[in-house]
Amino acid sequence: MSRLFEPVTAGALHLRNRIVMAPLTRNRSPNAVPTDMAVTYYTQRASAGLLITEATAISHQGQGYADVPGLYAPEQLRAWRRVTDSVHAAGGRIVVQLWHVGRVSHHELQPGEGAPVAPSAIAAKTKTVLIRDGKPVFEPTVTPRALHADEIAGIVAAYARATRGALEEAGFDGVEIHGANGYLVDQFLKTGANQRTDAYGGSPENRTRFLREVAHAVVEAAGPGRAAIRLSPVTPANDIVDANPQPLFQRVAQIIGSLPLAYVHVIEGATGGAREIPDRPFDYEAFKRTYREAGGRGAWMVNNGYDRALAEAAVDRGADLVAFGKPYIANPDLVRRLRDGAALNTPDRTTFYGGGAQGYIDYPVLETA
Ligand code: 8OZ
Repeated sequence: MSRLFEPVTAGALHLRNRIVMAPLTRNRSPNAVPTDMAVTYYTQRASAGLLITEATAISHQGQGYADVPGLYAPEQLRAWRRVTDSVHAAGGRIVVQLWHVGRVSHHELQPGEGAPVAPSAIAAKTKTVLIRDGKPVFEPTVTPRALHADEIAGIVAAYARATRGALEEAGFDGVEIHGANGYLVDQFLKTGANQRTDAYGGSPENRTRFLREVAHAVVEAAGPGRAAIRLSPVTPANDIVDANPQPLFQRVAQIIGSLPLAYVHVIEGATGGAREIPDRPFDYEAFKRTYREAGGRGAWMVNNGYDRALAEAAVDRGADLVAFGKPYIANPDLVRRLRDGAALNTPDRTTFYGGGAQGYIDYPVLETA
């Protein structure tokens, strides 16, 4: 039997296999509150070694899409509690992904319909999802305003507050910082979105400062082995780019290597797309080596376009966990299907974002043998 299906430890988390449900935005939480359908959706997938929730806003300011869930109001935490209780009753483990979108937002989604915030006032050439008459519409994001240096501590505190709410009230097993895909943490890291001239911009040391502050605050709030981070060194998602990602991420590896994380989650290549990007080469092995040399003991989670064969090869080369995204939308029993070599259901793209039960909780599972 492949090691993919064997138990593994990630920090304080004891997982029954190495297969992870990747975070997947589904836009089905009106008023930022997960519904009863979310309880069903995550519980159907509880045989994964670990479920990572869809990206979840740490504050109203951190929201960038219609009908995504939050972690900043009591009714949101209570709704998540029903999800985690149900997943735990099914023997699963679940962490929540902590999200601040930064510039990837729209006036309509912001407190007081203000401008979204970002390291610098540079618009992303990307789109957000608004819901009109129950249907998703893709609208360009708007130009953000640059954060004042004295606003940053408040955002870091919001990450810590969301972490405490997630663990103490919502019942999650841990939290994952969304440091990927061109959202706020990634915007601070990369030259295409960060042109600050203060202590948060310029050198890699300065551009990693926000990540360092967020990661320290979240680890402190979560305790050892219950916080994690997702990174995407070279993804072009949401119009993000860095002039020189390898040295930048070597510094990131040192920072996170000094912290007692549960795992490090790496998107290889273009999120949801090509695993190799010709004009954006990156040495993931060097990144991992630097993390280990810095003392990092977290599990190493890889993601992007994996199937069973690629996943087994990755585990043989030293990956600890493999995250599956689109296959998990359509296959609640993905662990069993991979183990048995069964055919996979095909995900329906028209129901990815927004809508109801269709394409959400109605994908079939294999009959019991
Ligand atoms: C797809 C649609 C909306 C958001 C990400 C949170 O890319 C997302 C996302 C993906 O990380």
